[in-house]
Amino acid sequence: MIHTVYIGLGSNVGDRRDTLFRALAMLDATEGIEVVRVSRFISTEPVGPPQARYLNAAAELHTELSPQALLEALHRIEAALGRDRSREQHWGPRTCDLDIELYDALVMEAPGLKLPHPNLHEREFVLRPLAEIAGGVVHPVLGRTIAQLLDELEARS
Ligand code: PH2
Ligand code: MG
Ligand code: MG
Repeated sequence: MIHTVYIGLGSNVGDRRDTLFRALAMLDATEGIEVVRVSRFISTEPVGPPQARYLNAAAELHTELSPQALLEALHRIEAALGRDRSREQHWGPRTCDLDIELYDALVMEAPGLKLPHPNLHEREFVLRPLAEIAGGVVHPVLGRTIAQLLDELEARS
């Protein structure tokens, strides 16, 4: 069974562009994961404590992996790109952050993995790149498309 998944990518430490390209190449090279579409890379204002600007992007994956197995693959890639989770601050700087935003229309809550991603609809740095490649996809809990969620967020700010 092939699942359609949207991930968010972010980096604000080191060569951000190179990190995102390497993460995408490593994802596509992973058994059971195919990268099918990638948004543009956008430079975004950091959310959280003062830190460098981020480069953010979104990608559509086709995968045979379960949500948990996919999450483990993302964590392995983050670690291979130099991320050390034990040394970092909540909402602080990251070499590479790969988040599962949507996994088909699945709604689930397990320790360490909530789907859809709980902050998805509140983060412009997630919605803007996602809207480029998945504007018509419906959020399975909120019942509105990614394009609508971005419009609503912009209207509030
Ligand atoms: N990620 C964070 C904290 N703050 N800000 C932006 N603009 N983009 C991010 O990806 C981001 C952030 C922690 O993962
Ligand atoms: Mg994140
Ligand atoms: Mg993350």
